[in-house]
Amino acid sequence: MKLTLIKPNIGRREHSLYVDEGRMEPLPLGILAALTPPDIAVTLYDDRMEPIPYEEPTDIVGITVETFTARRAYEISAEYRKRGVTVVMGGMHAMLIPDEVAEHCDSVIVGDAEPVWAQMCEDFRAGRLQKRYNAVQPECPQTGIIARRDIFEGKGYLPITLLQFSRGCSHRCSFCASSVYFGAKHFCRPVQDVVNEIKSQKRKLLFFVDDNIVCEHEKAKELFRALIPLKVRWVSQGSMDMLADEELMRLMVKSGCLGLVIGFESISPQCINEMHKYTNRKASGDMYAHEIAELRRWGLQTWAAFTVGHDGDTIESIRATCDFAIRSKFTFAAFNILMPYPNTPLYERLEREGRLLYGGKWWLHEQYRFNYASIVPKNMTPDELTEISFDCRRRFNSAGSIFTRAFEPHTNMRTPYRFMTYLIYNPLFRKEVFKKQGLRFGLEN
Ligand code: B12
Ligand code: SF4
Repeated sequence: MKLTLIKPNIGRREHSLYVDEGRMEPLPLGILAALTPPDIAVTLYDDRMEPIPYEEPTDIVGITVETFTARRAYEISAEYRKRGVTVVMGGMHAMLIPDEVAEHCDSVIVGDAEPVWAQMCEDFRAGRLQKRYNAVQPECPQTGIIARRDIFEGKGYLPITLLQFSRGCSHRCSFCASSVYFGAKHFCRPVQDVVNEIKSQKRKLLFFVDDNIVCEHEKAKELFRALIPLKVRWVSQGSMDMLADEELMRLMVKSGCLGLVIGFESISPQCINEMHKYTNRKASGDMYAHEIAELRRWGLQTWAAFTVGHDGDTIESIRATCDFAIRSKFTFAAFNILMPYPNTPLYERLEREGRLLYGGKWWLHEQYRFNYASIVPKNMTPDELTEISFDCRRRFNSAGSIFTRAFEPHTNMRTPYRFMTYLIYNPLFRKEVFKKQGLRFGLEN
């Protein structure tokens, strides 16, 4: 029996396909492969850079679906089903709106695959595949399971190993899909499992794709202590309240942390309140002065994530956010338009207020393009929001800004390794910014 796993792309550029040059390993598919009974052969195809061979014989196809890849995932599924192949789907979008996903596949898994995947494989074999499997979120995710990384070989992924210590986050930012998926709860793997996973592969550069690795300080400390002897370098995502815990920060740095994606979101306290981002409440009022000084003290290279298009935002305030990011010499920054992901509190509020564009289903709409506004903002038009967010990305990633930001002695210039990282990844991300802007979802119109 053969299983084909698919990671869909977002879509296409106007006159050609889009190849993601900064692509990373699709971790969920490595986990699915590890959960699959050993007598089932597993193959991976990544639509971000290779064609899907629909004619290649396979018994069953598993597709991972995020909201921004849903349209493309449904197209791929339709191609396989046309050929009589069974398709199963799972992932963030399947969890958020399973009914929609169920219309496009033979079976949908709602939640984490771990508790139900082996059962699903057996049901398929026995000809009794169910239309839907609801997974109960395990307290300790991925227990005893190490992602199968052999399926990633030869695919040209960035040389960084993706893995997770924890899933979910106990905060409830109104726009966050993850918070809905995990019911604002945080679940940790046993530390020893993480250590075993690191030892099972050769790379020393790791990306913990946790939603918030420092969500529970004591558990994070336990992990960091265990990482110290492994002599790895790692990056992850974390909320800025971590900076108040000196011991946590000391262990984090000692364990090899190079930097984190941190949700700064906005420099306006009004916007921070509006999105219920309580971790940033106090800091935003002081324009994060203390936090930025602390990040420098610890030598962390920060990827500052901002969301733009809140009710308190104006074109000027968004422009000022970009100035702030350049002035702060962040290593990287993202200026994401506030997106109403289905089933989030943000989506529900904007729906009530009649402010959703594209009939509320931007992810399926043939006219919607990646990084375009899909809401009616308060203080500007949707087109102005699209334009100003792109302008922030363009300015932050301009050659002049990359040059200016490089000269931060505590972070980007801390060591030759840090400086090289800065110099390699900034131009790569700059290229992706321009290539991704305005991508259409899916291939067919
Ligand atoms: C790492 C990451 C990235 C990496 C990508 C890594 C990669 N491999 O390519 C980077 C930083 C590049 C990234 C970018 C973006 N990301 Co991102 N990312 C994540 C993050 C933090 C972890 C994903 C991950 O690997 N999780 C680990 C795996 C094991 O978990 P999982 O995917 O949930 O899979 C489990 C289950 O869902 C299920 N499952 C999953 N797939 C399948 C398939 C089948 C068949 C079955 C049965 C089960 C199943 O079983 C798995 C094992 O338990 C998530 C947050 C999250 N909690 O998922 C956001 C997240 C997926 N990203 C998000 C977004 C919005 C983006 C961007 C659009 C941001 C932007 N505006 O640019 C971009 C677009 C990416 C692109 N394609 O260009 C949102 C998506 C929201 C949504 N509704 O879809 C998330 C959920 C963040 C959030 N807090 O809301 N991202
Ligand atoms: S802190 Fe981050 S992961 Fe947690 S709810 Fe807010 S946006 Fe989501």
